[in-house]
Amino acid sequence: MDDLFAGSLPAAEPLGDGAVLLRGRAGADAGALLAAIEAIAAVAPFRQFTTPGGREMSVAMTNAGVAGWVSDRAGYRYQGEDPLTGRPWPAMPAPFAALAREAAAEAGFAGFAPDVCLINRYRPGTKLSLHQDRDEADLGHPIVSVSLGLPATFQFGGLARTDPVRKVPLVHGDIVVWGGPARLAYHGILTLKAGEHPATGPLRYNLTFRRSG
Ligand code: MD3
Ligand code: FE
Repeated sequence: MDDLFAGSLPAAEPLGDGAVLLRGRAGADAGALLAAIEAIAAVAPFRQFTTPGGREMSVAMTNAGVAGWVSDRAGYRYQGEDPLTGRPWPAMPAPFAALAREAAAEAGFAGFAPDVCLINRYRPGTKLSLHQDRDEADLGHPIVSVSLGLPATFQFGGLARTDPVRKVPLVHGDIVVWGGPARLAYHGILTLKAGEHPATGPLRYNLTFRRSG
């Protein structure tokens, strides 16, 4: 058996309507995912984008796939070239897409075919403020997120910014699938606490698999 979970998938834990936590689901693939992140970052380095309002984001980002999520004074968007290099983003590794597709199916979203992977890198002290993900052309597709390295506290709210938020710890290997009514939920990551993880040292990575168009 080459898949740790082939005989016994981890329990799918509903976080809310359309949001499903697959605790530890990427654990067996973590080494391969981290090696792929390193290869992607060698071509498309991690960088901190500027928001349309002119603030530098604390989280560093890069992308793989047919397009990448970018931000600057002109706005948020997906674009085919890396603005740092002027070159296409590195291809999304096929095993990345396969893992995201399988996780989506386990969460009830069969047929998900991501074309973009946004990779976020957190150091202690960095955070991602409450936001919605709505730059994708068809919000009918889910988003699959994979957490690696240091733990974080995820905030999961409602469809209005002022709705109450739930706090959910996300740890190394966790996958969460967001679709249906959860797709436009406000969410964020609280300021990362200092720590060392055996796989990543003082870092947390989050990969989000998306269908951009
Ligand atoms: C709920 N990333 O990249 S992952 C993002 O941990 C982002 O880096 C966070 O929010 C991170 O946009 C959170 C969980 C997540 C990702 C996308 C979502 C939750 C979501 C999209 C819609 C609703
Ligand atoms: Fe998000």
